[in-house]
Amino acid sequence: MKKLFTVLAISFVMIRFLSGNASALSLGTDITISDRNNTGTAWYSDREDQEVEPGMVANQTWDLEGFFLNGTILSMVGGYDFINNTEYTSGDIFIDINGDAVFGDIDGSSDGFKSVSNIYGYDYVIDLDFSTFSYDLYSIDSSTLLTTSYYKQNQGSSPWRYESGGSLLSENISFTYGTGFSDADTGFLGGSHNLVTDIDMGFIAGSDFIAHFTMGCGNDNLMADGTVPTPEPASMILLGSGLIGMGGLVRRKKVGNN
Ligand SMILES: [Ca+2]
Ligand SMILES: [Ca+2]
Ligand SMILES: [Ca+2]
Ligand SMILES: [Ca+2]
Repeated sequence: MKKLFTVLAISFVMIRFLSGNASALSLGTDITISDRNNTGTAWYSDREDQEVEPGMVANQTWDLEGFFLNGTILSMVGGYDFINNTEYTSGDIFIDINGDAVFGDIDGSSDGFKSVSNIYGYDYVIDLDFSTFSYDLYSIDSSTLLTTSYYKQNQGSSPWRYESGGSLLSENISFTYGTGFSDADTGFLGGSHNLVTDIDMGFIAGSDFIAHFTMGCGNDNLMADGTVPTPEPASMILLGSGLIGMGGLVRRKKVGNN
């Protein structure tokens, strides 16, 4: 009996330890999808963690790892240092809500940061400012000006940044930045991870969306596909029908026993 208790106690400790590691950060659902640009091997394969775009610098410093959605809150994780990498700085987050986002293996004619109209199908941009940890939200259309990523072979990673035009919907919204997270905290590989979180997607409640982010060089392209939940009415109706169902079950059981 004492032996059994000891075995149970050890099992309990092990389970707590494993789950404690796995859920260190509660970011919700990993909604990362393929960036559709890969050559099938190692760092250039069809995954997002430990992956960059074909031919690019392959290490954790340039690795974008995942988008997460928790209710309406969007988060982004990377080995890439979103605020201290001065060589090629962070871009903005682009959102498509009608399934025509253009991404993948697209070649350009020459290197350079180019000003282009929005040929990528995106409908909104979350214009991030990493000096104030705040963002402005714009709805954008095909006449809005955006800036491409730098390298011609990385045009599948474009666009990089919002430039001008579109309609300002709201401004100076705060987001949260975190750094120094471990593999156990994030579930990703590479040793050290950075986090952008508290981006509120409530402005497209009920919509499916594609999200996109890259850094200036386009070294890594990060894409996601998620659905922003609609809050109150739907969940209230579900809760109500569940209670009604349980009531019916209890009544039927009573009838059967008689
Ligand atoms: Ca990684
Ligand atoms: Ca990556
Ligand atoms: Ca679109
Ligand atoms: Ca990628």
